[in-house]
Amino acid sequence: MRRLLLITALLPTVLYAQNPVIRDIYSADPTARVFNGKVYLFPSHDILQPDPLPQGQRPNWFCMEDYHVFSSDNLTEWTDHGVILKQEDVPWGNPTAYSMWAPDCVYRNGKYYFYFPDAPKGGMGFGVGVAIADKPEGPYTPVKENIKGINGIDPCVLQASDGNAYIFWGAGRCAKLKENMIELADDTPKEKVKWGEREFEMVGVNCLQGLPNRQAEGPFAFEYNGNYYLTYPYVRTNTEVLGYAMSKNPMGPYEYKGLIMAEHADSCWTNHHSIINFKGQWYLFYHHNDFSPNDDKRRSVRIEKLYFNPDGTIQEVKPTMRGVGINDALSVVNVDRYNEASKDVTTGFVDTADTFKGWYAGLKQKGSYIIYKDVDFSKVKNRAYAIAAVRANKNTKFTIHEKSPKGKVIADFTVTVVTEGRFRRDYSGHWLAVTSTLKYIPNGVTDICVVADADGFDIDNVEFKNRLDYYDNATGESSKPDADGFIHRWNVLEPIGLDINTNILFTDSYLATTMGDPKVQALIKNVPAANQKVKYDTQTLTWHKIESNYYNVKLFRFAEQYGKKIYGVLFPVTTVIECDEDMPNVRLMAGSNSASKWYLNGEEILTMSGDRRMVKDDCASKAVTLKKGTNVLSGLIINGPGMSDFCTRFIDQNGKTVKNFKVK
Ligand code: FUB
Repeated sequence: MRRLLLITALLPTVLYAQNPVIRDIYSADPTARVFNGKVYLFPSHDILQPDPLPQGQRPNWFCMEDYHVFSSDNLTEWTDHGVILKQEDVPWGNPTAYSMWAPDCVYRNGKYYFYFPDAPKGGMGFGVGVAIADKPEGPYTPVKENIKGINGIDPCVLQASDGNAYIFWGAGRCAKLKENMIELADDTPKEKVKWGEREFEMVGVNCLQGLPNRQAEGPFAFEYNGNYYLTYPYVRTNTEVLGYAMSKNPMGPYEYKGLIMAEHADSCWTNHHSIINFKGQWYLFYHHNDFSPNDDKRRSVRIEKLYFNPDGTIQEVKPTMRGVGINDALSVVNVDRYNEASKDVTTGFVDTADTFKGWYAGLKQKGSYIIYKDVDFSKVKNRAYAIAAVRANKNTKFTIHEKSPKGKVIADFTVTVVTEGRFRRDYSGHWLAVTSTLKYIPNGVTDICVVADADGFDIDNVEFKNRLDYYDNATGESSKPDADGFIHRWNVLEPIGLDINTNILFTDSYLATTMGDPKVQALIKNVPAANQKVKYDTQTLTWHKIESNYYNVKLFRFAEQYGKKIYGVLFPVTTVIECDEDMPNVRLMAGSNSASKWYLNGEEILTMSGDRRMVKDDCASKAVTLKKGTNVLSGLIINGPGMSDFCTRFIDQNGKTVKNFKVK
């Protein structure tokens, strides 16, 4: 089944751009190949060992029962095409050996040839089999027998410019394949090799002859610019490095040139890799035990860019958490997978019981920073805002700069709420969604730098969002009610944060006390100027003059976009209605989520109590007069959890909507 891998949300637009690239299963020994303009990834598939351990299984060892294939055309979004081969489907293989180690796949003669190691039925060690398909994603049909002569793991096939295909495998051997791709060439050499006291017959050529080769395995051979490269993991001191050698001939002799990647800094003993050129850039695919830090037999595929020197030698690659690919700013940016950080920054699993949920970065003190490269802002529009998932104390401040801690400020955040807020995921520990309107929108692709401006905090991810066109800033001297009479122009005050966890509170007497509070009433006494600031207890709030693009005014979005509290809130609103004549016997028709009270020219005309959904014309006020000249219509809308909004219009005594007035 085709599945698109996603990090957090089930939205197909989510891009990955971080290591590891496969986020829902363990994946190791990655062989990447470019077929039909796409990258196909053929990793081995680590699993947890079955309990009880199958007979003959070594405890705490590699355990693989099948292969998946993945594809991507941008190295950030990966499609899992599902299982292409299972151990019980291999005619010559032991169906319970869990030994489906590092594979490869190549295209030749109109077919895809998938090479894989497996433990032979009733035999010793490993054989190498082939499964054949018409498409890279399969279905693959396994060949009845394994390749005669090959006793070993980690097959890799090099299709050389001399027209031949050569197979390399883990014992440091290589041999020419027949044109049928499933047998070794008839003239494949054989030699007797001594291992301790015992003598073995080995087929092919020892291509590691004279090279550092302690515990060498996982060869990956390729050709570039007239040179053949034999790249392979071996043990330099205690764990594996990736090294390489060059030759003018596919089967050598090869000359050792140096490291592609040094030992993993932590406890992952193996490394295993492949190298491709995709759209003009070279990439190294390798693995690390990211999701399984205490068990290096459960690994995950990573990718880095790789560069050649002019003389054909390869520059050493440093592993990063960021990996490759451009991260669309409008998708989740997992900043915990940063490229660079101040020394004190740490990372941890968001949920240690389920490591696949990913990481967070801990910025420990004022001045701590992380830099995350290659974020594409080209789709971010004016008046966009950022949402960060953080675990922080109240009043923690942090900023997102362009490029470095000294770069231009893109967004700045103050954590105003610690016990409530929008939890990004279902993990515990007071993860909050905090927002900031963007102060500056970078051009195109750039690096972002998150800086702790006061205290430390933990951050999981950041999203940049275009403000959906729920409303605009009001422009022009006045507007009209819409064709259905709904009023769109309002002065809306940023919400007062209240301690409300439930909407069943909103009885008439509760509303009378809360909304009748003189401090609240003072807020709607006069019509405010746009951007006027007011104090409410310790909160400084700003009035915004808006024109709603919908018949209802979406207060939740308003609060979110100004980085304010979204639940447990009271919104004061006012507007001015200019009439050319007296209009007696009209009624205000209102709907609100949740409860609200409405006032005309200072007089309370409607109370809507209880836990309400916003419904058009939910309640009618008493009959009132809209007088000639200026009228002030005000409201107080209160909500606990939920999406706050309201709508208002007037009807006359015949039930017709009233539209002959201006709104200022
Ligand atoms: O994944 C099992 C084995 O570990 C591979 O075949 C080796 O290359 C090493 O990565």
